[in-house]
Amino acid sequence: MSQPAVTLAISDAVATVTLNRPDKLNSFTETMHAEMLSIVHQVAADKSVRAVLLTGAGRGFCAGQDLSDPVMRTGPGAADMGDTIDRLYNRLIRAIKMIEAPVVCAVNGVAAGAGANLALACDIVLAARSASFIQAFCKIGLVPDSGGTWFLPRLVGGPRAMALSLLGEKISAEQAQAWGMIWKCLDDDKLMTEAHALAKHLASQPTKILGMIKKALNESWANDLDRQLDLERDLQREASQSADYAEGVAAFMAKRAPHFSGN
Ligand code: T3D
Repeated sequence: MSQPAVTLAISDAVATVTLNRPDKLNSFTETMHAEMLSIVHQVAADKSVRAVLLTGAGRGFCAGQDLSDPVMRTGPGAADMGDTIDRLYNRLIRAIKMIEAPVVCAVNGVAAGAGANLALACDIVLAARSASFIQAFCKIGLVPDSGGTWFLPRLVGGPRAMALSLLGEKISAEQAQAWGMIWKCLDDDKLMTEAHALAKHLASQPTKILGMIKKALNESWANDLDRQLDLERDLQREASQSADYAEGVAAFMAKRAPHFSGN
């Protein structure tokens, strides 16, 4: 029986999603997209899941689109990539952005093309010191997709986003951390232990509120200060009615550790 292209394991309220085509550096086929989207929807709807960890099997994180997949037909009768982008990559990135729980990405190796941008769509990105990021699109005559032209300038600034996209040069995890593209670069042998610990920690926090914090920061890109202040007010009003706010204050006053329920 063939292996699933994406696996899901849930424990301690953490859903670990692993891209699982290691021989092809976890590059995406249409089948893999279907499996991934179904898992992302399942995880997003599962109230017992309070944090998500995304990683790749083997030596790569994800090499983007599988260039041997039929959707990559070139020349006469070439595939309509606008259609595949709509059906596959855009749906995936939107679905990840819709997950209320925090999404940690552990970039275990090379992240190229849509694979790099998939990582950037996550909330907290850790990477192994040996990992790298490549906006590989221009090397094969394509435009960055999966949100790359949106994430990159916001994360690393215009000049770096432009050069990374026009040159398709590989950058190291250390460089990505120094540029603020990711949260942390870790020694290879520490990556998965620390990524699991981080996801488990997040899952024990007031996760409903973490979802609101994500919403506030994500919406800030499109808001002026006035709208953002209003949004903060509305979210704080909601947060102040939550069980976890009551628990947080009670625990502080009693000088004990809080036990958040995510409600
Ligand atoms: O609408 C649409 O569908 C379009 C959407 C496009 C989104 C995109 O992501 S476009 C960008 C696609 N990705 C790339 O262009 C990256 C291609 N890969 C590479 O440049 C290199 O593989 C890497 C720099 C990522 C890693 O290099 P290296 O030397 O560490 O590994 P390798 O030897 O090149 O790859 C190992 C194996 O994985 C190899 O298979 P083999 O020869 O051992 O059987 C290689 O062919 C395979 N592989 C790697 N990337 C892909 C791939 N096979 C298919 N598609 C890939 N993208």
